[in-house]
Amino acid sequence: MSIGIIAGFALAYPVNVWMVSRGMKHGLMTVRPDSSDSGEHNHSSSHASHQGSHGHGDMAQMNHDLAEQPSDHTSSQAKDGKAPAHSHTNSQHAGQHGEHHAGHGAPSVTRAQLTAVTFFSLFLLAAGMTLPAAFFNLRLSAEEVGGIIMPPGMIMTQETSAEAMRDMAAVDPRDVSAKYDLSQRGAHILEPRLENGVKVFDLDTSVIRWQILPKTFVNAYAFNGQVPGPTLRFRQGDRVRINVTNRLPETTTVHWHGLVLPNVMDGAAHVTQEPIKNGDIYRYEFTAVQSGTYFYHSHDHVDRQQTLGLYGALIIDPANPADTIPADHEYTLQLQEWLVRDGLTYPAMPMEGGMPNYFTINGRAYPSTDTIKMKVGETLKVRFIGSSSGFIHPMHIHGGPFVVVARDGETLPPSARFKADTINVGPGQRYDVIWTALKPGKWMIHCHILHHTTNNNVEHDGGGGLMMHIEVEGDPTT
Ligand SMILES: [Cu+2]
Repeated sequence: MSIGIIAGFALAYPVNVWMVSRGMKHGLMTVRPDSSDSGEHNHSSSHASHQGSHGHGDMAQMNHDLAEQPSDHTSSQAKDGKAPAHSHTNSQHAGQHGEHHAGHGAPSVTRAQLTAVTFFSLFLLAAGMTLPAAFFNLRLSAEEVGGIIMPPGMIMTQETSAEAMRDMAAVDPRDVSAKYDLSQRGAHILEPRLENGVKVFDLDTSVIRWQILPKTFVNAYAFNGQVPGPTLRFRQGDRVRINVTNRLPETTTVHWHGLVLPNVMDGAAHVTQEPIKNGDIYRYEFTAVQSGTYFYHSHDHVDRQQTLGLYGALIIDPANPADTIPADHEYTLQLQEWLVRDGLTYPAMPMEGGMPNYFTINGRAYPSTDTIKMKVGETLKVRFIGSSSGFIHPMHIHGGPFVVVARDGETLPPSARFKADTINVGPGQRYDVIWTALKPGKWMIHCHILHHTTNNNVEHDGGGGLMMHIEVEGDPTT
């Protein structure tokens, strides 16, 4: 809009100067002559001579001026040496402006000049209307996109719709309802309450300010004020009910990824349910027929909401405890990317302007991630969850291979289990692996896309982002 104003002013100014110089209008800061006493001006003796005979007030005087213009004008044109043939037509036009130039004499302009300037002005007006439409989407209204901030570098074309802009826009800091520092951890085990044999969990969604590093905060969409959302843990065969209250500035739903359940409980917005409006509660209820590592996440504007933190782990223990693959320690590892610029948080996406610059394990970037403590000979079960929505992370553990024992919640039969030291954890995937502490010291778990182990492209204490330690007791030189 400001470009339009500047362009309009730059184009109108020369035309204005020209009109003033030709006497068609008075310029800025000049005094408009009062037509009621124009008789006192000595520019036209004929006006004075007729004043007394008409005397019908201002309007009459103006009409009188208009009527008198031709004679004045003809004489001025003649003095300028212009062809008399032009004088009559010019004077007709001058009559229209008679009041304005009454104190300055007749305009010195030809009809051809006036026509040219008129068409030039109309051309510029048409260009001013059509050129922006050729380069910008003029169908967007302030009501649809007012106040939103787009990520720097996002490609915006005429096809970029208001919906696309809202999807990619920064989280509005005014929507933040609570702020949490590094003392608040994500993925807390949420204890259910029992109601007539049903395990009941309460989840609510809101916008929070969440700390991922000593000096870095993000604005996140969160379940129960934490990123990741609380871990829901129950047993195969349990009847569970999850009450979801939406306190986001937009609609949402929750999808129970990988679970076999009634279709109406699947949480797919506009497909299996109407999305939950701000302030509304939706009750999800189902019986857990499977066991293993699963997760839940938003399924409404999912590329925005899950990407901003709306996900959490679902751990379902086997009905028969003997089916559990044993380990001395267990750690669930949920992955996420962030895009933070100038204090604003945008949903990170694999697209222009959406590439992430921070990466978190359980809502923390290294070196603020957890450390797992073990002894030599002990085993660790790591549940990798691809809670990230746009990026694959080849997760690697130092100090020896692990055994992949389950994929996507399904326990692999012993003959299908395999050893590896790196496993690609794609969006939506889960892998349970068993790692044995063979040697003492600090062993790293990290993503092997090495940009994902930096914080805003910088390494701190040997890395960043998707990195954490396993500390195995003992002498690291052995
Ligand atoms: Cu990665």
